[in-house]
Amino acid sequence: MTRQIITIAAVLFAGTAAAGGALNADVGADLDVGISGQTETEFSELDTNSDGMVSTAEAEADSTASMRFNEADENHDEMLTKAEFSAIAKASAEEEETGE
Ligand SMILES: [Ca+2]
Ligand SMILES: [Ca+2]
Repeated sequence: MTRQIITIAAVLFAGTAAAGGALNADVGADLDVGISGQTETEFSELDTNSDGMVSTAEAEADSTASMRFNEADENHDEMLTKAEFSAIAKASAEEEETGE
């Protein structure tokens, strides 16, 4: 009886580990492409007047963008270009990585 429980536990653990490994592999593979695609979408969503720039007012719709606006706004014109905005996503992703 005890042996049976151990076997079941081992099988469950192996299954969980395999599923977790597959999950991490998928996330890793999509990371580079995923960020730029996601950033593109987020940028478009924040750029409500579609002028190709996210203003401070537009950035307020997103807490991360709003919080990081000043550090992302490299030329301090109080507008984020797509390149400046993508730096926010990149910095956030790197923070998440080091946070683990
Ligand atoms: Ca805009
Ligand atoms: Ca700027």
